Amino acid sequence: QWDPNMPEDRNTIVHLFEWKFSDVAAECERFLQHKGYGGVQLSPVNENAIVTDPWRPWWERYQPISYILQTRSGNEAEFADMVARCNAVGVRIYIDIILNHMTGRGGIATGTAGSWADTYNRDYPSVPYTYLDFNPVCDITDWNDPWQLRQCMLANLNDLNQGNEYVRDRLVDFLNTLIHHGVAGFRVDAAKHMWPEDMRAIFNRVNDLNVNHGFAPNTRPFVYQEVINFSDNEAVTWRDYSGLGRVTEFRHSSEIGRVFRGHDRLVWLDSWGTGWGFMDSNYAFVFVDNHDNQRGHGAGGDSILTYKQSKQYKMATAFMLAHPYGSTRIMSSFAFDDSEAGPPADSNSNIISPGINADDTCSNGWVCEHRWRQIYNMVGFRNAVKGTTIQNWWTNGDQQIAFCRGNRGFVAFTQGGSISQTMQTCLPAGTYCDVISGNLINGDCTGKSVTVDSSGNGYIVLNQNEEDGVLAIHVGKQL
Ligand code: LAG
Ligand code: CA
Repeated sequence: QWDPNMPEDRNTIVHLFEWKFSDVAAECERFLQHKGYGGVQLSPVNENAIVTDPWRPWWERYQPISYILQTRSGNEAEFADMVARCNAVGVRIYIDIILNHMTGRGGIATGTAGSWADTYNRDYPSVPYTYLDFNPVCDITDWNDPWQLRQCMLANLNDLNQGNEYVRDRLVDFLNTLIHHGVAGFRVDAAKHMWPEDMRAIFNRVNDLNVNHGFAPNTRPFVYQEVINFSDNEAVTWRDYSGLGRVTEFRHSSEIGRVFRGHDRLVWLDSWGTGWGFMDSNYAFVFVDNHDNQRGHGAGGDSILTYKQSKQYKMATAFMLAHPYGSTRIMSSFAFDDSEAGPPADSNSNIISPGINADDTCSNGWVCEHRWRQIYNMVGFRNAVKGTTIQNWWTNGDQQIAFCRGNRGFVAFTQGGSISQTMQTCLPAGTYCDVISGNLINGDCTGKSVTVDSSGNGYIVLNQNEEDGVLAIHVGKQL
C-alpha cells in the first residue's frame, strides 16, 4: 500500500486535473510512456452534483452524488478503455476517491449521470443512501478536536458514517469496481476526516490489483492519503495514517515554495527531508503544488509556487525530482485567474481537449506543466538515478548547491550569482547533454553540454540570468 506499483523504469504520478478519459488515454500513448512517467492521477471519476452558482466550478467534482462512473471526464466505457490503454504502455492510473462525504447540504441536487438527491434530508437514491448512513449533523468548529474532525461536516458536506457496515459495503464495491477496471491505487480525499480504523476496515476488504492488467498476484493498491499536518502538536498527525499507506507531506510543498521564492537559502537543503521536520521518506507523498493550494484552497498559503512563477516553479520541481525524498507527483493544470473557475469548456459545458503544439506544449487553456522540457526531463533523471544516494554535496555557502546521485547523475542550482567552475560530477568520462537547457536529439544536444574527464570532473557553467537556474546531467543522456 506504500508502493505505487509502477514498472521498474518509471516514476512520478502526473495529476491530469479534470482531463477527459479519452485525452488521458492518448497522453499515455503519445507522451507519458516515452518520458518515463509512471502514472496519472485522475480527478474524481464518480458522479458529482452539478453546481451552477458559480457556474461549473472545478470543486463540484468533490461533491459525490452516486458511484456511477460518469462525470465531465467521461463514462464507464471510456474509463475502462483508458485504463487498459494506459496499462498497456506501462502508465498506471490512480483515482481520487471521496469516501468521507457526499454533496453539500442544501436543496435538491442533480448529478452528471442524471441522478437526483435531496441533500437537506440526505437522501441519495442512486446509491442508495438515506440519513441513516450519515453522521448526525454538526459542523467542524474546533480543528483541534479529533472527534469533530471525523464526525462533523467538512465545509457543509454531508458526512458519511464509515463505521456503518452498509456504508462500508457501498465504498468497498466502488473501489473494487475501479480495481476490476485495472487501476493501481487511490488518492484518498479528506482522509484526516475519517477514523483510521474505519479506513483500515474498508481497505482490508478491497481486492488485490487485477492480474489481467499486468499486476503481480497479491499486489495491494497504492494508497496515498490527503492529511494536512504541519506539526506533531496537532490533534491529528500523519502518524495516525501511515500504517494504511502514504500520506501527503504538505510541509514539503510549503517549504520548497518558500526556499525557491528566495525566502531561505539553498545551502540548508543538505538536510532536506526529516531534517526539516518532514515525515519519513518511506511514508511521504510529495509535490510542489496541488489542485487546492495552487489556487489558495487547502494548505500552504502564499508560499506555494505554481506555473505562474515559472522559473522558480521549474527549479523547485527539479529539486524535488533530483532528491530521493518521498514518492513524487507533478501537477498539470488548466490556466486560471478565478480560483473557482472550472476547466476549459465549450458553450455546452463540455470539457475541451488540450491541443498539442509542435514544441510539445499545450493549447486551449491547458498549461501541461508535465510537458515542460525541464520537468519531464527531470522525471527521466529520477529514473536514471534510481536506487542511488546523494553524494559529493557542494555549496558556495549561500544560494548555490550541487550534488551527485551515485555515479549516475549530477545537478547544480543557483538562485544567487553565476557558477563557472570545475566540479566533481561523479559520472564516467564522456560528454553529457544538460537536460534542463536542451534535449538530446539524434545524438546532438540542443542545449549546453558538459564534458567529464576520467576523474569525474566537469566544467559547470550556470549563469544567474539563464532561463532556468538548474543544470542536470545523467548517464541516460550521453552524446
Ligand atoms: C479535499 N481534500 O480533502 C479536496 O482536495 C478539496 O478540493 C475539497 O474541497 C475538499 N477536500 C472536499 O472534498 C473542494 C473545495 C471547496 C468545496 C468542496 C466541495 O476546496 O471549496 O466546497 O470541494 O465542492 C464548496 C464551497 C463551500 C460549500 C461546499 C458545500 O466552497 O462553501 O460549503 O461546497 O456546498
Ligand atoms: Ca467524516
